[in-house]
Amino acid sequence: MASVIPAPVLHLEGDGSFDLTSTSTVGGEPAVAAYLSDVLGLELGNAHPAIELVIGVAPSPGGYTLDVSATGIRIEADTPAALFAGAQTLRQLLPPDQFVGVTTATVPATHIEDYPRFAYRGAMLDVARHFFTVEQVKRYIDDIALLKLNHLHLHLTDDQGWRLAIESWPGLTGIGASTQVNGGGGGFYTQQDYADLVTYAASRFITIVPEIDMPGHTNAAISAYPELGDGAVEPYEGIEVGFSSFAIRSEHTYEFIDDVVREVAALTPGPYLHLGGDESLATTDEDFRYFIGRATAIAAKHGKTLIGWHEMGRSDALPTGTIGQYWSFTTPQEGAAEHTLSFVRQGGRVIMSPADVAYLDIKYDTQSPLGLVWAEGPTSTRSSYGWDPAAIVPGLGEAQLLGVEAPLWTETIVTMEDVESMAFPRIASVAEIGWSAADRPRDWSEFAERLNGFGARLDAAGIRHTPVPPSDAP
Ligand code: TNX
Repeated sequence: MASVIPAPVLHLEGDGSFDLTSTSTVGGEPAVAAYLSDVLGLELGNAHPAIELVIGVAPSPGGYTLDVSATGIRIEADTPAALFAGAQTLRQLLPPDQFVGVTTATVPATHIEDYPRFAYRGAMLDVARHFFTVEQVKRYIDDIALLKLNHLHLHLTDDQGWRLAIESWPGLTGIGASTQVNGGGGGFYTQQDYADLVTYAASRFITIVPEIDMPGHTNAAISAYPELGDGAVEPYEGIEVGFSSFAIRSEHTYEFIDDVVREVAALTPGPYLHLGGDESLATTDEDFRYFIGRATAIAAKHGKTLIGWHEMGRSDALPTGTIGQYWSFTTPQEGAAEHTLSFVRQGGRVIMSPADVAYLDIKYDTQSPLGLVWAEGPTSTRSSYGWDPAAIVPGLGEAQLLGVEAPLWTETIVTMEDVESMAFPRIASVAEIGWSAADRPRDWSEFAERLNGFGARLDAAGIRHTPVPPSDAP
């Protein structure tokens, strides 16, 4: 059986096969046809195409059917995004050496019916601790698209840097973007760069989720505008968390938030805007709750559904429907379950990112050259596969979950090779947990077999990944 990740809902093998060659054509729905013809190196053509992409019926909303028979390959879905998911499955049905360009490939006859478990399947990239260029982020977009992830959360601001130009507050990307962890030039996206990323992500059916973190994690903003905090501060190049806070009782702070959110919302066609709220250790509880009430009310006015890290649930004045992002462990730490359930009480749902299994910046093993260990680390690929999002917080089941997300914080991550080797293959575990059916048995050695096949395809595409150790081999 071919090794598809995430595992499809139904995958049957038929008799016979279909031969793709370099002269085969791709036709049908134009956006996905253009993508497939590009990545497979095949011509477009609508007269009896070898690969036909059809908008029609789906086995379930957001799903697709894929058939390979002696006469050709056909994917049918209810939306272009679902056809794109089917196109990723097709790529994985080809031999590994044909993953980035078809010369000749025998594809076994197959019938697949497939649809996602959760609507939100995300990755997060921290571009604040270390800056990543537009080209690097585009590459990561291509990488995560392989796994049917459909949201990229960009952590755009933190103590070490503010990475998105805000026209009404230009100093943010002056001194505020001048450095990063351990020094170096820092960097930022112009609004044009950001718009370019949004458009590129949309071509892979990925929604960008911008995060502007507050009231903590704000040293970079305060270095540019000292009145936003408690006076002048230097740019920060360390990796401590929890020392900065906006001035909570100053109206100026809320004028700033209004301006920033207005500009970010205008640049963001997607429905979500993430306002952070994590690790505000330099803000009293009373001030934190006052701040979250005010900041979220201002932000909601700009028409976005807000997302906050689970601590934001300490406030009971959230705009209706605000989404919580859980980042405690698979055994919730003190307060985390209660804060997370608060989002549900206020009409929202939850994205699960349990740090001890879903954080991509935690070391794989004690020998890993990169990464942190604070979240019960190391986290092996095997442990990244061994959890269920609906079995962590009592009271938070399938219906209360919007989805899952794998965050990559970049205190120790500098290059694209670093990004890929930390993400892959653990991000494949999170993608499968987010996509494949909840009642599908999760068996490590069966998954590890499929990872071998996926790893061969990553090799063909030049995407770095960390090998599964022999002790966990299938
Ligand atoms: C915790 S998780 C953070 C980040 C760090 C990360 C490192 C969360 C919401 N905040 O500020 O970068 O740990 O793993």
